[in-house]
Amino acid sequence: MHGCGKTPNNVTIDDAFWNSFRETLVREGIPYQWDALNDRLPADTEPSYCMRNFRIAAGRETGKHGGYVFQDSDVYKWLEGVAYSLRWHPDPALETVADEAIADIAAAQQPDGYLDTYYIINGLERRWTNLKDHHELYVAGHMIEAAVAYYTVTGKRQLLDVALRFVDHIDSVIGPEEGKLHGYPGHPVIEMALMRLYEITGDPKHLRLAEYFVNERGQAPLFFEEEDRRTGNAFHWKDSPFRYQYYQAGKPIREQKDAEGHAVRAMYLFSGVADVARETGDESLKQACRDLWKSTTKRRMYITGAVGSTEYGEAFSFDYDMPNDTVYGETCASIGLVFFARRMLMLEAKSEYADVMERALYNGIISGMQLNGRKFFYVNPLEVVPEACRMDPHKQHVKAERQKWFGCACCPPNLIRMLTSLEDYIATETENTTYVHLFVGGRIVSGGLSLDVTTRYPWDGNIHFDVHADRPVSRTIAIRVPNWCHAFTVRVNDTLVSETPRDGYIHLVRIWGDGDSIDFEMEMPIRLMRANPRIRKDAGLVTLCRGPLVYCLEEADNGSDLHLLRSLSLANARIQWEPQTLGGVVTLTTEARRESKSGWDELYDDRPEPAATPVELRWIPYYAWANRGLGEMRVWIRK
Ligand code: FUB
Ligand code: ZN
Repeated sequence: MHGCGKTPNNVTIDDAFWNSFRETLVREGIPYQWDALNDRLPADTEPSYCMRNFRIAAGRETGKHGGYVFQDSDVYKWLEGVAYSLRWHPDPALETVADEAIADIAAAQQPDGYLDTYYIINGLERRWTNLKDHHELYVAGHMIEAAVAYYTVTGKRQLLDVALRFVDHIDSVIGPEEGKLHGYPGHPVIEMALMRLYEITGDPKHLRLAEYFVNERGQAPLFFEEEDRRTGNAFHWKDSPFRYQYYQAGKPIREQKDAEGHAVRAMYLFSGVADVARETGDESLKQACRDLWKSTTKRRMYITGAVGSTEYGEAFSFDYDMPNDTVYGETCASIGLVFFARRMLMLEAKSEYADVMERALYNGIISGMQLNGRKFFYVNPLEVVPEACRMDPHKQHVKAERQKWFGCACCPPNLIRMLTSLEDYIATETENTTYVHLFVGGRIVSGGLSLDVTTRYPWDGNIHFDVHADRPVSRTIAIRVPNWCHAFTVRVNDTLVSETPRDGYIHLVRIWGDGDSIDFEMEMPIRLMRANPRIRKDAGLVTLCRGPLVYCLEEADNGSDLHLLRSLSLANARIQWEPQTLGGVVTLTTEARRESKSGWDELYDDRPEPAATPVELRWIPYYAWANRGLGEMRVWIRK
């Protein structure tokens, strides 16, 4: 099967739903995070130390390294996001700030190309002695991604040159040749970064290094075991069921059948593997990607697109294990899932990949950001009782409110780079076909056609395309029929056409001319959702979805003790556009019953089932929860 090709060069977004997120990011999120990276947030906020570390490493300031070994990566992710934002929101002042940050970074680079502030400040003699835990290659990966983005958007080479020198240094230290470390990163990301670098340099060295990291990982004798033996490094996962699989290194990638270990590491690795598989055409690697995709999305993914069921190791646990209240569901992991999905699309033109991309984007990713762009979730739970988050040691990782910043602040700048680059996920093109994967208003210029997309998605399912072309163009426009959609119509120039989806896309094969139009209209009823019976934690529970959105109940609308709600009925359900609520959302109102707790003093009793009185429930989109103060939240309730 062929893939969906590459992203068209020219996609722009003008979309009521996404504009508000993205404008909030450029107005609030990017400046706010820059303040965080420079420790200018209020004193009760977790410090970042990021830019200070670079200045100390450059000898421009004195002091100790602050934060984690991978602290530099927050700046790189921020810069990458800034670069994407400049594509659609030119801002000379912001570009100057970014240029100055890059100058500080460049000044810290060592004569041999090395650049990681942790080791520059703490002693270069220890560098490359802990590939397992110390993230030097992870930091390099994020630097490369930022450098490629900044160069591609602005044409400025300074960060790219820094990255190229760092890669040359890495290449001189790690690799299959005698005298080099036969290692790979404990935290993947450099694999996909090198593949992006290869795209712009065409330098086989960059492809070779990515391939080496993918193929060497998990091979016997295990590099990490030997490294520990040589250096005396601690092995934190020695007595854990994960062992080296925490690092995605328990076995070679082609033998790995399940998504295991640290979820972000897994998603980033699988994305890099898919990149290498596509570029090299290696069938066994492609098969590994399919197996890992299946494990991730058919047995280990939440309805919100969250992945990582356990806080222990921020990791995957086992099939169908989906606790709603102790879930990890790191924002970065869902972002990684979107990276993986997009790369699978490029391997195979199947809508299931875009379905997952959409699920994560509209639910478990944007839930990570406060609507004002200034607070963030690291963990994205599906059930919250604030008191439990405070008092239960097993729920300390679950926050009932988004946080201003984190000591480990991987998620906030990841959100920036994800949402500022949304253009790259909407469509792809092959020689003959333009694929539309996501329904986002704006313009897709592809294959001699310009498609102007108008829609109110996700609030309704009507997508209108105006076609513009200088001359008639023979081309296929392939439009995804989402897995949630059970009824749709397609009209070309107001004439109904009957198309059966193939691999989840309707294929409109025409000679297109200026002034043509397509109307793709999907019915978008409320859907009563049940979980696979194998998911123990959701047995007997239901929730609501509409279009791509998962809905939830909040205390603000429905009172406390949400666990007492049951007998959900769609009989008189209402769908309502509420422009003043949560930045403008469609709410759902349904009938249900609330069990009474009055008169119960005993903990346990053999009395008849408690009386339950009719109530109206007000549901809001899951992504928007926790924007109206502290309170309970639940996605699933009893049927
Ligand atoms: O280790 C770097 C990042 O910090 C990971 O991707 C996140 O899960 C967090 O642990
Ligand atoms: Zn994160």
